[in-house]
Amino acid sequence: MKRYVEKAKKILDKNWNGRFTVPSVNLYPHQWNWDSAFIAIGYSRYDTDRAVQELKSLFDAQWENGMLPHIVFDRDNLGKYFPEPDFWKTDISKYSPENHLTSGITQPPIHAYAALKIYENSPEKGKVKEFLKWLFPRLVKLHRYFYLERNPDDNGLIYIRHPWESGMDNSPMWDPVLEKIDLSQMMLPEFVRKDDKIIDPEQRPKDEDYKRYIYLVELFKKNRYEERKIFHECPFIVVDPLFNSVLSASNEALIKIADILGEDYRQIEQWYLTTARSMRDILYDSSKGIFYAYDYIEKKQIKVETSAGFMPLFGGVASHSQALKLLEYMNSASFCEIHEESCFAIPNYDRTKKDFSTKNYWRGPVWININWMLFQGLRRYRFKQKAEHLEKTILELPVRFGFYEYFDSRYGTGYGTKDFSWTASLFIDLYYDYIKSESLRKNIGIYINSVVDDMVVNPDRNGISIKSPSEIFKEFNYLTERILKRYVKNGSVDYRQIRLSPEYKLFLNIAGKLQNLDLSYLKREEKKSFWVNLYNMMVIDFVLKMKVRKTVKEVEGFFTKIKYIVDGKKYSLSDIESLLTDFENKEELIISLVRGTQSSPPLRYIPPDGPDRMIKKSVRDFIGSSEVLIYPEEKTVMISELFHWYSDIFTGEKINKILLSYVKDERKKRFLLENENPEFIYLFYDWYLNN
Ligand code: 2M8
Repeated sequence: MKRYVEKAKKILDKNWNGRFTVPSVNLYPHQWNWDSAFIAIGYSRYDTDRAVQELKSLFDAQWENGMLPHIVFDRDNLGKYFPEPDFWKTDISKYSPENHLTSGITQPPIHAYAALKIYENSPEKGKVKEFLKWLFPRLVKLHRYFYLERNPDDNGLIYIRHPWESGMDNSPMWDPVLEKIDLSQMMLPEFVRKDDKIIDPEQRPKDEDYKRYIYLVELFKKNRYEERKIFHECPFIVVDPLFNSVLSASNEALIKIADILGEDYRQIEQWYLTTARSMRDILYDSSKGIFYAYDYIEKKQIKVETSAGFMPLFGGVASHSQALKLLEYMNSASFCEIHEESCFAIPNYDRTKKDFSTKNYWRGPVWININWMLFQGLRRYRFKQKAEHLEKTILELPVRFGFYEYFDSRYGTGYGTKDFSWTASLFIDLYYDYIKSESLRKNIGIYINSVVDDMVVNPDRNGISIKSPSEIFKEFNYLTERILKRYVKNGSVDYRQIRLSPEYKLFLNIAGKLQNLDLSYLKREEKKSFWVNLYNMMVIDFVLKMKVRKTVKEVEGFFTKIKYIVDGKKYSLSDIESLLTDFENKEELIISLVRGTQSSPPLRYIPPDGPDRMIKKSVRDFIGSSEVLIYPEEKTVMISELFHWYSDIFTGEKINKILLSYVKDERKKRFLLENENPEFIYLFYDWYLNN
């Protein structure tokens, strides 16, 4: 990984021109608005000065009315891109800056969010604070521009007036609106595209799209970039869920920045609340479980499903129930299920649609910045499993296929331009994030609580049981299933709610009855489910009884000294682990146990009639998570430390065999087949509580 981080930094060095970083030297040789913010986030991890400079040079070109242009042109590099200043002619606007050449539109305002990240990630807080003092009024001016000039109904829904403003230029979301612009009636100036000479046209927008893009720019020029005039004439006035979510995330960050600087933030809070409320009310569709864009002229939602519709997770805008629906739709065949075959991360458009494309720009491929924002959103809503899956893919794609602009959602092939800046910078960001959590993981072994040997915690309060074994077993299963179904969501355990629940009280009672459960009564399959369920429930019970706060490691002897009496014998968690090794599929059973940690697979109930299906599901989740990383192109397999603890069970060949039966990606399979005993690198186990 470290080698790739070095590679990523070299790409940024190559794209850095002393004042800012271009997205790509050949295709985009100027400064782009939201690219620079993503790039600054990457720099913030290792070079504060560059991060600060990146935003400074962008905001130096801010317009008088507050608008932050989507391109700041590099005078020394003109002639390589279309359209450039000769075409935009922004000097006809009374607001454009005198000393800078810029375009006349904007892009998603992720800058306050990036500025806060610079502050949080930098060790030089004093220096960054000085920079924030400079930036804060400029950020407020930018947000105020949106709320004054682009907010016609005063409900906080900010419109965009050009597809380029969305950042997702030729997204299918814009088709229904753009189709209304009848090209046969237009008198367009002559223009020559440059992008399709550099990149295979199959991967770029069509000429018809470009004609409409140019038509809109002509309209802006005609109106001298006056917002009110444009608003009345422009056929493309849409509310984009991505743009508004990003603005919300930035409003939130701006409040925090104001707080750091001791500035007043009541106005910003108001902005945040109105936008969030209107998005929930006007953009959300509950039957589909997604946020739609909104055609302001037609006054209706644009019913096209793209990744932009999940972005309210990033902005923290979605209500809890909306967020659950978003997750459900996002994690379906439409946008790639977690363990689906031939599917990488979250593609930009619903894959089941007829016009979905794996190759064409914003019409289906996977984009790192989008997935990075969705990862942050999923983490924020504590959708751990999906979040981790995305994180893993974002790290995986550039390593396996190169630092490309976008990636094929089926095969991972890189498309667009190579050595793309935000792919590099966001990779760096995630890597540092991972390292940080890794060092936290390493330092987590401090015991707060110690336990006496053989501490039995399932007393049978009513003395000898009058219940038959079948009754005890049935009741144990019933309560286990209920507790896990009710209080575990997406792998996160709500320990507090369990502690307060009536089910837990009943469970404690039945746990006492286990002392007299005649195990010989259980069939082999039933025993298997019983021991796995019991293990998982004992972990929950121990966490609650021992008042674990952050990690089971706070309790010395958590796995060895605390015990349940079952059928007259004492069992610790490790005793149960050892007895599971008697079962034929012991490897799967050991993997599927939930040790109350972040590195465990999601907690689920294992039914007594056919337990293997659920056990396999847990193993699939584990192997699909960031606990197992296979990079065939690098001949590297990184696996959880868990395999190392049980090295007598998990020999190299065994691991290989298990991985082979669960991994779906063809290249990974081939690699495992050709290398029966590859060298494994062990990943740190995350001991943090799975709460
Ligand atoms: C793409 O857009 C530009 C126009 O702004 C283009 O196609 O020429 C988009 O991917 C946009 O989101 C991005 O900011 C820009 C530079 O990377 O390229």
